[in-house]
Amino acid sequence: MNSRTIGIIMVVLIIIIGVFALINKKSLAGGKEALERAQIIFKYDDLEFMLDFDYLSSLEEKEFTAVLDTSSTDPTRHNYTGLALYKLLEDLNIDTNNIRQVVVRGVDGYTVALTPSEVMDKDNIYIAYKQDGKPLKTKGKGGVGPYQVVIRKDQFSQRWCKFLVEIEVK
Ligand SMILES: Nc1nc2c(c(=O)[nH]1)N[C@H]1C(S)=C(S)[C@@H](COP(=O)(O)O)O[C@H]1N2
Ligand SMILES: [Mo]
Repeated sequence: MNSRTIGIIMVVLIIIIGVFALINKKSLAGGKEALERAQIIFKYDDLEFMLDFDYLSSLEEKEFTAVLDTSSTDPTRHNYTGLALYKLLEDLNIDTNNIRQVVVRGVDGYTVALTPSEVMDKDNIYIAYKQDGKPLKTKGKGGVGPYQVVIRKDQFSQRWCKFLVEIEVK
């Protein structure tokens, strides 16, 4: 391969990376604002609206324990405060018999798809806003909040979505 070919390949790669960075930035722009205002973007059918902390904390608050396992810590049991995801769907009058999945997304683009049966399990999936009695700190302050999806039955915490900013019901 001559240096001209290598040059062309490099330019093409840089353009591709640039385009992906731009797409990524755009899709997260609304997410950053939501995160800063402690809001969650909710999408259902053709509707899109914001859920704020006043609303979320007005729904049935639950305290529960779950075992958190991160890449830097051993598994440890914590107390969490938040609301069950199915309660939110109930309050929004979503007919859960007719959904295919619920997709949750963090401000960093991390995406987790939840099945209807997982969602309807009444003691599994929560939107947590406190850990051990303290509000979850935002990403900017080194935390995982202000909202984190906690899945009690996911023992490795892999699907616990940190910095939750979007819930989409499909
Ligand atoms: N928003 C978001 N949530 C996430 C992740 C992530 O990269 N972004 N990583 C997942 C993985 S793979 C693990 S193991 C747990 C803990 O990740 P940590 O060790 O990076 O804190 O968070 C999960 N939730
Ligand atoms: Mo992980």
